[in-house]
Amino acid sequence: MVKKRKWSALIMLVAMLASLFVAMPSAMAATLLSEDFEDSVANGFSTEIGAFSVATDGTKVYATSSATARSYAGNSTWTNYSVQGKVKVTSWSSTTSYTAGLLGRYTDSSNYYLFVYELGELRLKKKAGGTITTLASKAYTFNLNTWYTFKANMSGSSLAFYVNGVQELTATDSTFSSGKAGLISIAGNESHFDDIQVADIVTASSYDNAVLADSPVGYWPISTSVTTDQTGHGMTGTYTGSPTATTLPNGEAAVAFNGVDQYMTIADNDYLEVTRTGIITIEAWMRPDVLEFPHAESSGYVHWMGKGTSGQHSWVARMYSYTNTENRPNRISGYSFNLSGGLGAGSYFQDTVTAGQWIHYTLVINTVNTDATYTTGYTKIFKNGVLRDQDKLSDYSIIPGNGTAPMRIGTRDLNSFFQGAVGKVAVYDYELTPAQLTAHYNAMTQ
Ligand SMILES: [Ca+2]
Ligand SMILES: [Ca+2]
Ligand SMILES: [Ca+2]
Repeated sequence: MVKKRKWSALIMLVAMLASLFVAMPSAMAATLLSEDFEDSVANGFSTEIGAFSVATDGTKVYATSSATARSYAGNSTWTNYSVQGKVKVTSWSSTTSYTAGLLGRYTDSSNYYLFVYELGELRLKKKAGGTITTLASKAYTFNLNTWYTFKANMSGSSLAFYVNGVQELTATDSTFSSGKAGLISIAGNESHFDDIQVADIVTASSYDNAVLADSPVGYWPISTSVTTDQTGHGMTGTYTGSPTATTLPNGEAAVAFNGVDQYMTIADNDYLEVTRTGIITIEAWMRPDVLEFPHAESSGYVHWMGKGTSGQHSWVARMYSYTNTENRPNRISGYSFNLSGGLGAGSYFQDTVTAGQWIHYTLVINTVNTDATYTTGYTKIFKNGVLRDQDKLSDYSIIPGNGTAPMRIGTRDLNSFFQGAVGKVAVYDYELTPAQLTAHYNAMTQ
C-alpha cells in the first residue's frame, strides 16, 4: 500500500510538472492545396477576370497576360487557413493604379480579403459588397523582377499578412468567415505566381503540445483530414481506402480502420529508423474493435503498424487475435528486426482486452544504452505510460538496419490488417522516460 501511495504521489507530481510545460496554443497545418504549375496545369484554379496562363520563369509559373486579372481556387467552406504564394512583377503598366498579391475567403467577385502590394505599400484590405476598405497598410519596398513570398493567415476574425516570413500587417475583421483562396494582379505587366499552398490552421490541443514539447521527429495527430507530420519534417501520410472518423478518450480525432484493406502509408525516411541515432521510440493510441481479427497472418496476429517489407525490415507493432496457435490471447507486442526479417527481438504485454477500449502503446528500441545484460541494446514496451517488458536485442542477434520500406499504420506490409482505431502517432529519436510517457497518458485521460 505504501508503495502504491508513493506511485500516486509521483504521478500527481509528474502531472503538475507537465501542466507547467503546456505551451501556448500553437497552430498545426494540414495541406488543402499545393500547386507549383510544373505539370503546366493550374489545377483547380478558375479565372474570374482577365487572363492567366502557365509560363516559364525558371520553373513553370502562373502568369497574367491582362491588365486586371483575378483567379481563385479551392472551396467556399474553407474557414481558418493560410494561403501562401510567390509573387513577382516584371513591370507595371500604370504608375497610379497597380496591385499584386493574394486573396482570401473569396466568396464572389465583390466579396473577399486582399493581401497585396499596392502603390508603394503593403495593404490588407477587404472588398465587401463591391466596396473596398483598407484594414491595415505600411510602406514597403517591392522590387520588380524579384520573387516575394506572400502569406495570408485567416483564423477567426484575426488576419495577418506575411512577406518573406515576416509578419508585416495584422487586422481584426469578421466580415467574411470562409471562402476560397485567390490571386490578383492589376496593371502587372506581367505578374508571375508560383508555389501556391493553402493549409488548414488546426489549433494544437494540450495533448499535441505535450507531445510536441518532447521534440518528436515525426508526429501525426491523424484524422480523416489531417495526414501531415506536425514536426516540420514533411512526412505526410497517404490513406489507402477511407478509414472512418472516430474519437480518442479526450474527444479529439482519430481514425478507425476496417481490418480489410484500409491503411496509411508514410514514405521511408531516416527519421523512422533506429539507425539514425541508435534509438527510436514509437508511440500511438490504439483501440482494437474486435478480439478476433478477420485478416490475420501466421499464428493469428495482425501487424497494426510497422516499417517492413521483404528484406527491408525495421520494426513492427503487433496484436494477436484472442485465438491463435501460439496461445498468446490478445498479446500486444513490438519487435525490432534485422533487415532480413526472420525472428525479431521484442517485448509484450498480455492483458484482458476489451474491444473498443483505447490503449496507450509505446515501443522503444535502444542500441545505445548497453550494459552487461543488454550487451547490444534492448526493446521495451509501455502500456498507458507504464513499463511492462524489456528484452535483449542479443537474444535474436538483432542489429537494426536502414531499410527502404515505408511506415504504415493499419498494416505493415498488407499481409494482415488491423480492425480498430489509431490516433496521435509519434516517433522520437531518443528514449522517452516513464515520466514523459505518463504525462502524455495523463494529457489524454485527465
Ligand atoms: Ca513552379
Ligand atoms: Ca498543376
Ligand atoms: Ca530507410
